[in-house]
Amino acid sequence: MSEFTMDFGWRVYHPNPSKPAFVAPPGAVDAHCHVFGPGDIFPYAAERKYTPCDGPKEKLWALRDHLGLSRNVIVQATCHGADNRALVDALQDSNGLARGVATVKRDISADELQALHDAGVRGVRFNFVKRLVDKLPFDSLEEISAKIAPLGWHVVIYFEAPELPELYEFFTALPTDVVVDHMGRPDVSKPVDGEEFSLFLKLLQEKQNFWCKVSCPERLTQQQDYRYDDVVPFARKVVESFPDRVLWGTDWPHPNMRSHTPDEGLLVDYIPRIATTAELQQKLLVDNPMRLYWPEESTSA
Ligand code: 0GY
Repeated sequence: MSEFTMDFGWRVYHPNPSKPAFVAPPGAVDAHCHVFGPGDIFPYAAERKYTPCDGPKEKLWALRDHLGLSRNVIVQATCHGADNRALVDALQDSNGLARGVATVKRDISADELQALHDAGVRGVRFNFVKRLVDKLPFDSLEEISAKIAPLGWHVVIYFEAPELPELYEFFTALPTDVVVDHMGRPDVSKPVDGEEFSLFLKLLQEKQNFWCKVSCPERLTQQQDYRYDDVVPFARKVVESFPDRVLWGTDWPHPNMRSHTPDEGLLVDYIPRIATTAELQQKLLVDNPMRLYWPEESTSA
């Protein structure tokens, strides 16, 4: 029996997601998902801002197979802080079919980084979303990014659109590839060509080392029918403008969703609406994530 009780009102992931109509190309990667606990084996961090339901690796592998996907990139969630044991356990159980993005502290040693690398970690996550983490000092993030650069790792950044102007300079000075979660969380009630999203597109345009996850329409939508129509133009714009630097993921088990419980089958069926040709789908789901996370197996240049 776990000592952890999920937060009141927490939405457990969908018990029975639909089978998508869209058939992903062979080798497709879910490049943004998490494992949570289980808390009785991998305790949630003392400094966490939420206590989730458990989201164990076995459920993630079953979802991958159900959706017709082949691989996962597991991103360390804030509820586990900088304790990457649940992540490492999942990576080691994956038969090489999962890679990871960890959270580390500035004093991490070269040996500890190498152990994470050996387990399949290929990046670190810097989270700037205020409801999820206490503010992180820039100098510690700079120290971490300098430490991981020699390993060929990248930095994943999570922020909300209103924060971009003040973070822009820090982001563009990062010495590695940089992957932005959920398109920098735009307000999709604003125009695609408005000031806010244009700044994000400028970042991708100017900085060739920046990549973008066109994930989480379920978080970004402001429409109550949860068809995600209002998010499509934003994601499509990014996919069509930067086809070689986009990634997609389910975000299972969907931390902190309040509006609805996403059906991952419908999230897969969203893909052909934002990547409208077989060529774009192949890049988004296979070629790009393989280049970033499995370069030794990648066949695209
Ligand atoms: C996401 C989004 C969220 C949470 C986390 O690390 C996390 O706790 O990423 C969120 O609450 O928006 O990417 O899974």
